[in-house]
Amino acid sequence: MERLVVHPEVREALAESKPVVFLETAVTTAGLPRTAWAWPNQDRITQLDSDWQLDQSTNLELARAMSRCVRANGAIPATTVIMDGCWHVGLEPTEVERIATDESASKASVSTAAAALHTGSTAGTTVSGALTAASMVRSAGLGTPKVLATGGIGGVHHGWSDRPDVSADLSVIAETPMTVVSAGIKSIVDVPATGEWLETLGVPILGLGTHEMPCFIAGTDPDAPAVQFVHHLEEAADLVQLHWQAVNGKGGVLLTVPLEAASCLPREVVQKANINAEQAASAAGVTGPARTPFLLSHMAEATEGRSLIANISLLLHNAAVATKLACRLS
Ligand code: PSU
Ligand code: MN
Repeated sequence: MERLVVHPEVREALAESKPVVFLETAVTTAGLPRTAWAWPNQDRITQLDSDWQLDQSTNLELARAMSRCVRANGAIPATTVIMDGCWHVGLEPTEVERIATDESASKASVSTAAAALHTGSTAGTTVSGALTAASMVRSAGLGTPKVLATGGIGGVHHGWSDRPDVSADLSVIAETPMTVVSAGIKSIVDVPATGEWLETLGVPILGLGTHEMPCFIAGTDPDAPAVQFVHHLEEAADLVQLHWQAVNGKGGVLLTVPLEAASCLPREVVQKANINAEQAASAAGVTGPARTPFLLSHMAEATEGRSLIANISLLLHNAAVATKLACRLS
């Protein structure tokens, strides 16, 4: 397929059924600040990743740290992005730098990918975009992608009864035979409604050491539908395989991993910041794909960077868990 560029290292690993972890890049191009760390507690960041360069932009360091984390745990990172009119799976360090520093870079979901390909612009892949890239790799006969790591998946935004702003992440997870490893559903959306929606779509939701749905930086949500408790990754891998047998290898599984309690932000703080952020978004007329990045950056300001520390922490933790799962599934 001429619009699909797969890095030789990823190609080789997939061909030999070695563990590969797919990574989305919307978090790099739209989810995190393009500025160096400008908040208190910078030592927390270097505790999470000792190679993190604080004078470099946060989004670039996160992209680098995710890849390092996957490699350190024994898999090959398959970072996905759209640039120069092609899907790219697996990037050179200079390409990672390029997507993180390109001011015009946007994000692409499955529904906006074609437009980004057409204009030749650079777009970070959302979860739905990255899963689409993985499906193209499978269709091209290059191997079987099994695991994707992200921070928190998109979902059903608040106010859905007036206007159903629902992330394409949900339907694409439902139709792609991969396991998405996340800290659950982003706390900026309606978490219980998103849990219900995933159940309707037939997506099993596993909780690593939890019965309650993890919700990103805000711990777990007791009001959301309960998730399937798994004690450890071996059990998660068993359930994933059993699901794929049952549905004849068709649908996706969501493995949720709660952020450790000490790093979570209090629910009231997150809820209050969310309400303010949504009001600011309506006042500024921010809707559609711009809504998630707007809410995340508002949250970072409102919490003086504490939401970012939690976000980076869960992203790296999820990358490590995803890698261990990929090793079990390969
Ligand atoms: N996780 C993060 N930060 C992010 C995202 C996830 O910690 O920015 C991205 C993911 O790529 C996810 C996307 O797929 O946000 C959801 O965007 P939307 O609601 O517009 O579909
Ligand atoms: Mn949307």
